[in-house]
Amino acid sequence: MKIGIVCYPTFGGSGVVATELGLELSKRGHEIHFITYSQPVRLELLNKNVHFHEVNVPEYPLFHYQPYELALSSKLVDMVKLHKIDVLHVHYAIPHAYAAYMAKKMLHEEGIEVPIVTTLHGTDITLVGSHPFYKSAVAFSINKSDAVTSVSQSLKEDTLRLFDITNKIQVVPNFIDLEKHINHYTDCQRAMMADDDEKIITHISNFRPVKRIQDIIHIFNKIQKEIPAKLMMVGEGPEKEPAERLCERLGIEDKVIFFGKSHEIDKILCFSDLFLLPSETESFGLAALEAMASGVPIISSNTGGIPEVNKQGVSGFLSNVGDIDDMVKNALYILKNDSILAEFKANAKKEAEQFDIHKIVPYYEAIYKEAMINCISI
Ligand code: GMT
Repeated sequence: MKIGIVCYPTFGGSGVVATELGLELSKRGHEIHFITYSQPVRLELLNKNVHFHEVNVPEYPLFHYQPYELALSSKLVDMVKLHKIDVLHVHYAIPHAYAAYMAKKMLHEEGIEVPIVTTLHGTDITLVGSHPFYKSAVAFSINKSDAVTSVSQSLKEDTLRLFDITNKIQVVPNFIDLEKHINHYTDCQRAMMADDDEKIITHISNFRPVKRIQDIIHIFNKIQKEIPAKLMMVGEGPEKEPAERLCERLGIEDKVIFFGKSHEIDKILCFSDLFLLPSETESFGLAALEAMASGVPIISSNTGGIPEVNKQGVSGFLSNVGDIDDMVKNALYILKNDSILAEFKANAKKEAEQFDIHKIVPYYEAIYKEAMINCISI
């Protein structure tokens, strides 16, 4: 199949999922066309099956906001025609599903039918999409897609609760390429980060308020009072600076390393003992799955789709949002005893296996085929 993939090219989970999906589909013989405003960060290798088409939005002084959706839908029309794309898979409803619908309608006028598969990722539904400013357009584009998938059962339920949905939503969970998380390092260079007796705790995100970054600092502060530990904070976003200031106020700035955006996630996870994800809401928690695949247990909140990934008492523990003391208690239970830690590490790795990319990607292939057969004509 020739598959057009539309996504955000940044470090966010939806872009990572879209990129990894495209790369795996290309290995399975499909021709993949990424159509977005810059080359996706995890897309390193372009080859005969993997292409990247940049959407340009020229600056024009009349526009207060540059019309990205318009440029994207025009580009989709051009690329579908030029490369004979069979199906468009758009990740994150806003504005991708809407732009794809416009492209589909324009192509229809020229006698070309292209099905749209929309994957809902989380904040496009729970935080941004359900805002009254966007709600009607998001519901419309979900209902007009030829197939709709959500990354967890919880997100499907949120979508049905928040919008008037007449379309079927299929749950296709996020996935992981386990081979990329096999520990290839003979030496993770752990010694560069911490002393032998220190446990390493890690958090990776886009540092948005939804991640409850301050909770992470408070949890770590309480842990390091009980056992020697270091905290690795990976990513960029608006909550990073306030977190750095909080570390200073608590006097733990020498125990917390802020990496910023990193291309060495696997290296960081390789020397991590525990991963913290106390988010307010999380449709899936791809970062937690990546940690689990690297054998890192999870201390998380029990919100949204996280319980579908992190299994209570097996791959880690889950607590109510904001229950810092419970998260500290659970973290110490895992970290204080080396044999318990080893058991949770092994369990985390084992649990991650059910999200093996090779098990999940065939679901998308089946969805594309079905969408092509049933392509709604408008
Ligand atoms: O908020 C983020 O973490 C970014 C966002 C995205 O779209 O990039 O993540 C969402 O999609 C990820 C991939 O499906 C999920 O793993 C995250 O749980 C989800 N984030 C939220 O629901 C807050």
